[in-house]
Amino acid sequence: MIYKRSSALFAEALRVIPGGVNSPVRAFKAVGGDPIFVEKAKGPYLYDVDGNRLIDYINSWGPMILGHAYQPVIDAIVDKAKKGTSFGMPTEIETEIAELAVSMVPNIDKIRFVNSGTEACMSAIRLARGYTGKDKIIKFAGCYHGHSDSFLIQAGSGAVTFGTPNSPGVTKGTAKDTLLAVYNDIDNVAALVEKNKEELACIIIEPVAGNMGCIPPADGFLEGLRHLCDENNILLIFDEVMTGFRLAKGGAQELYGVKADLITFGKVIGGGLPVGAFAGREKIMNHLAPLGPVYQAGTLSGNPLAMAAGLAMLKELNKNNEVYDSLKKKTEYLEHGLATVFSKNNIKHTINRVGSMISIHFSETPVVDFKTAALGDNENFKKFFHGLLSEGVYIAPSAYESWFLCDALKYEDLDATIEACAKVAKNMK
Ligand code: KE4
Repeated sequence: MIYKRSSALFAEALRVIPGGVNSPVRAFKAVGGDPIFVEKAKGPYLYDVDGNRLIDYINSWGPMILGHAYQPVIDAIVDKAKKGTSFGMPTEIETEIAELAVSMVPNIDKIRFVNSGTEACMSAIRLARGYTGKDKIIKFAGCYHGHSDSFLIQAGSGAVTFGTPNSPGVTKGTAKDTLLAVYNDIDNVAALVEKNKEELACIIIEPVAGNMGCIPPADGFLEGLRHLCDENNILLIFDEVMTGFRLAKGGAQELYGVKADLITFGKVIGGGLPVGAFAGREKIMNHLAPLGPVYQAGTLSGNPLAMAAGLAMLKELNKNNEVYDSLKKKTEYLEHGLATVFSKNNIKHTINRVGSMISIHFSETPVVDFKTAALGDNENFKKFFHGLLSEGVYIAPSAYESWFLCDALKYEDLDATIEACAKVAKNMK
């Protein structure tokens, strides 16, 4: 594979954009080399600026669940754009997508749209603090809820990739209100709650972690969190920015049958345009301005183009009763194929998968939390990443990420990926 034009564009970008990218994880820092610049994408394929075709297992970090440039979404954006792009006034389509989302997701009455997952999570904890009158939050080491200050404490995703889980710029005053718990360790959470229960507004969690690789909740863990919250007047927030509309129509709440008090969304809900959202029961959501005292706002919140893309995406997912089973079967097929290759080559590995989220860890220790996720052999991961890339397969440029399959993938794409893995495995230890 030739990446000359990508490297040239990266050199130009470095002159005017910090690190040459607008989001750190794109910079390939964890795997080395220059990032790939994309020209266009269609279905399961990316086409880079050097003319290489790549089978895409990241899909813009989740949104493109039906594949890139999905025609109904494209048509919706084009049609809406002809009528103007932003008004800063209410539009009917915001109510349409809100009603559809509320009908698809269990246990919510109202939803507020914002422009990113970060904004959704930031707003959700402010609402939890305003509703409960308490200041502290519990998050989990390795979970990532976007880059607002309260969350950059042992965060996952790009933050841990750069080994700076506690970002400079986050004040001690902010950090003191964020307590860190261990994912999948209910006793650890219970002890933290017992010590701080008078001050705890919420527990925020990725119900399936996707920012330290993919980590499923241990049996009973989510139910345990629900019980702790019920017993101590704490709100349970499910950050479903990744899992929402991906693991099921109703996301992780539907998949695991555990109800959260607030749920945050991003990625799929926007169909590839900038949309985040947070939702919950009316008694909590009505605390939001202009109805209630908790302030939250945004010039482009509910932007008509973004709403058109998101509405088209949700409509497609809502009417297609096979898509989640199809995604699950394709991801299981990929998991089995990769595991077979690694075993044949005596490569220590653990594969975690939930639905169409999957991650490969080059360690034989089960990956159940941030500590065990950090045990992976990163040198092997780098060889794996670059080897697959040279074979035309694009996976996450960090071991601390989940892959996200799209339903446009065909089984021959999966077979090509498994064959590519077989070639690459020969150079791994
Ligand atoms: P955004 O602000 O990036 O839209 O969403 C933040 C966020 C919140 N919650 C979860 C569970 C998330 O995974 C994310 C963002 N995910 C990362 C990928 N690990 C986005 C990629 C990036 O930072 O460029």
